[in-house]
Amino acid sequence: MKELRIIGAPSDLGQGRRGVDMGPSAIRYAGLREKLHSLGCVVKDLGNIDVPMPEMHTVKNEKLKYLDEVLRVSQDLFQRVQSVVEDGHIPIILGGDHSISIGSVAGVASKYRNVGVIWFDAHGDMNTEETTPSGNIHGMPLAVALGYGHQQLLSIGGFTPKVNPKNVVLVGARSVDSDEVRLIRESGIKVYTMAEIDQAGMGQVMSEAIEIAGNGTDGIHLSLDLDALDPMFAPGVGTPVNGGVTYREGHLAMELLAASGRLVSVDVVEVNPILDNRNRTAEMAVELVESLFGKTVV
Ligand code: 5AB
Ligand code: MN
Ligand code: MN
Ligand code: MN
Repeated sequence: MKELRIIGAPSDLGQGRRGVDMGPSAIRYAGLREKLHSLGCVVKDLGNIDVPMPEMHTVKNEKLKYLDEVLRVSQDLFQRVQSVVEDGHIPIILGGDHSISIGSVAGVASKYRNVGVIWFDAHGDMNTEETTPSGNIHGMPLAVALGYGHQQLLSIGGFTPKVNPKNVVLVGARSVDSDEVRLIRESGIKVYTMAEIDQAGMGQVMSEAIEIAGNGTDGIHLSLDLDALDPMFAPGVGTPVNGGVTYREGHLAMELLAASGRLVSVDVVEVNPILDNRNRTAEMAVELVESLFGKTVV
């Protein structure tokens, strides 16, 4: 079995509310390394990357808040993730807000040039500086991975696009901005909304998602935004949306991904301990990662 490497990216530069920078601590506190170790995984924690504090910087562009700082974090994370995948290991990247995936996807795609992506999220994360309603870069990372957005964000890793839309799947969508819809359609990625999960069942949806992201690719990167889960199971997120993925649907999705054997890397993002209820969201995150790395009943 491949070895796992934990990398913390305690950034809250990509969104409006403080607290998500404490995500890596909360997830570690919930026992991530110990629990993966108990499953028989070899896992090393590489610590956190350095992230500037928003209080020490000013917003220069209202449509791309903290762009310079996000670029620095992205560049740093890109290099760390790249070195883990070059060593043949699987990085588990702990956010932080979802802007950190700009760096992590760049790092993974630098080795696995034909990587597929499963983006687990209530949102589209397909905004650009032209469409963003908030200026928050955490609403843009999937667009950046596909080659849409600010030139400097696209240039992280030295190549763009990072991924081919025919191998990209968004799962759990239920809050997409009207201007985002246009780019989603134009890009040609596959989207499974909550309604489709209700209708077809998570088992069917994930079988198709794994086929799209895994067939003929160099592996699958999972970007797990905890707000994909229903707020009942993951209350500690900055942008909760009702009607999300249930506890068992979440686990089934991870179990099917584990069984596929195609996973090469994973982001765990948007856990905000300040908004949480006794670290429940971090614990949910750890449980999901356990399922992702092979935890089964018997
Ligand atoms: B998350 C919104 N679309 O762009 C925007 O949590 C929300 O990484 C983005 O999925 C949510 O500001 C970003 C309104
Ligand atoms: Mn997201
Ligand atoms: Mn989200
Ligand atoms: Mn958020």
